[in-house]
Parts: sequence; C-alpha cells; structure tokens
Amino acid sequence: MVSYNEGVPANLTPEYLDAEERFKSAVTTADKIQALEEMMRTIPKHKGTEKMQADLKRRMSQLKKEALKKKSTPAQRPSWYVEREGAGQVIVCGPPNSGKSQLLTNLTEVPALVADYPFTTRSPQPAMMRFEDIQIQMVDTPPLAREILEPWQLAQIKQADAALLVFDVNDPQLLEQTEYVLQLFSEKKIPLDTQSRPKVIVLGNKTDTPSGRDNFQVWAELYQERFRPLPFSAVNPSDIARLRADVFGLLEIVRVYTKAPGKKVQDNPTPFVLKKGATVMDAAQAVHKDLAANLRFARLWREGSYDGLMVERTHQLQDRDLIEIHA
Ligand SMILES: Nc1nc2c(ncn2[C@@H]2O[C@H](COP(=O)(O)OP(=O)(O)OP(=O)(O)O)[C@@H](O)[C@H]2O)c(=O)[nH]1
Ligand SMILES: [Mg+2]
Repeated sequence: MVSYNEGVPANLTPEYLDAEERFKSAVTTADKIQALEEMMRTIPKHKGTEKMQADLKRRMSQLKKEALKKKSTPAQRPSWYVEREGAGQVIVCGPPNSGKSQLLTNLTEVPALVADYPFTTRSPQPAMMRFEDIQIQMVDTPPLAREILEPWQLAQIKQADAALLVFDVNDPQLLEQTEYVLQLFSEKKIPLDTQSRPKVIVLGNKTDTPSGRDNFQVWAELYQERFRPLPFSAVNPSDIARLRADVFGLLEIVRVYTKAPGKKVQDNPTPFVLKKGATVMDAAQAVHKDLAANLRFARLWREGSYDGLMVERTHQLQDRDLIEIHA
C-alpha cells in the first residue's frame, strides 16, 4: 500500500488496494489509466478520502494529457523511434542471422520472427523482459549490414541505455562483419564497453555448436584490444538467465520498496525503480510529491545490515532496500 495515505481513516477495500498495486506495476500509460479508473471506482466515497479522491482525479488528468501527447508524437518522431517503457531500453543489434531475434525471444518469452536466413527482421520490435520483479524493454532490430543499413540504426543505439551487440562466431563472414561494425560504432563514437552510455555488451553467439567454442576463442583473441566479448548461446537457458542479471546491472538502477508506518510489507510488493545513488528523498518523491514535501525521516530495512534504522532524507538507498516514510 502506498504510505502517503497513512493517518487517513480511509478503510480502503481489497479491490482498491489490488487496483493500486496494478497501477504501481503498470508499464504502459494505457494500463495505468485502466488501473487508476478502477481505483477511482472502488475508493470508498466519504469525507476521509476526499483528498485522495481529488488526488486520483489529478493523476488521471495528467495521464490523459500524457496519452494525448504520445498519440500526437508519431508525426514528429521518426518511425524507428521506440517509446521507452519499463526500467530501461536495451537495443539488440548485430550482423545478419547472428541470432538477435532468437535471443530476444528467449529473454522476453515473446516470440519474434526467427529464421535461418539473413534480413528476417525489418523494423524495430520492442518486447518487455522480466527481471525478478521489474520489466526492462528490449528492442529487436534489423541487421547491421552494408546492403541495407539506414542511418537511424546507429542513432537508435546511441540514444538507448544499453545495447547487446550479437555476432555469430561460426559465420564465415565474421571478420568482415566485425570490421564493419567496429567502423560504424567508432564513426558514431560509441565505445564497445560498459563504461559510458549506451553501455555495450558484445556477445559471441552460437557457441553451443561443435566448433563454436574454438571459433569464439580465435575471434576473442584477435580483437582483445578492441572489446571483450562474452561466449554465449541464445538457446542455452543458463546463459539467458545470466544475461538478464547482467542487463539489470548495466542499467545502474535500484529497486526500493515502501511500506506504511505500522503496517506489514505486502506479499510480492512492487518496487519503485530509481537511479543508483538515489536518496530517501528521491524515493518519497517517486511515491508522491506531497510526501516528499512533508518528509521528516524514514526507517530503513536492508538485508544483513539495517533493521528499521532511522535515516535522514539524504541517506542513499541500495537495491532491495525497504523504507517506511514518515511525513
Ligand atoms: N545453434 C544456435 N543457433 C542459433 C542461436 N541463436 C540463433 N540461432 C539460429 O540462427 C538463425 C538466425 O536466428 P535469428 O534470431 O533469426 O537471427 P537474426 O540475427 O535475428 O537475423 P536477422 O533478423 O535476419 O538479422 C536461426 O536459424 C536460429 O535458430 C544459438 O545460440 N545457437
Ligand atoms: Mg531478426
């Protein structure tokens, strides 16, 4: 339950709390609007909830404005532009037939068009990847290939939070493909590392094949001065699971859970996703701006260290922190 309504004798119903939970975990504006409508319908209508009702109305009008803005943007935005959703945007790119769509399908469990011939994917295709209790947006893209390259393909990578650059280590054209991609990335000043944004992970895919490991070794040694690829197989579940965690690490975000003073934590609470380095104040802001304005202190629970310790508004939060905000 959102903690800012603590102190109001609201008698919120389970239906309302369910809808509120759905609102918090909603990724798209349409889902948020739907959950908020449900909250407005199920909130007990009495004096004690007047402020909350007004607040819901205000949020609804804000969301509708956002939805209208989004609707009117395609005219100004290029067709390749993929609206950011979830905790971050990660572009899956690389030469033809390297396994980008296969990788995306296995990461997101949303089937993409996978085929044993090049140039299968023609336009950017977003899908959400679940990592534990959050969602990260992955975007499948057409191949980086001289024959079809369009300038937006690099622009799209440049504006993303991160990119997975996928090569097929068994492709007879691997060296030409590598040279070509290195040239494209250096022209756009995108380093092949995880130090700056977009953060780039290079994958040597299809190492599950008989000569895959050897081919990977030769290739990785040849280019060791330029980038550090990971040996990978898009069809290996443990590689996929490790990559999910690596992608989460790339985004430099923390998940923060909140609870109302005196209340127990809900089952499967939905976290707020904040930037690494965020403080108690930033978390309060994410819950509600009134809460941030009136914030006095918070109590913090952190596995293995804090157990309800009183902390100040400037206290930095870590991934998986639980806080109780006192306003
Ligand atoms: N053995 C093996 N085959 C793979 C792997 N990943 C993809 N493939 C196969 O490689 C072929 C191409 O896969 P796609 O995912 O369509 O490749 P793509 O990079 O999306 O291709 P384009 O969209 O044409 O650029 C398919 O036949 C896949 O089944 C892998 O890790 N191992
Ligand atoms: Mg594809």
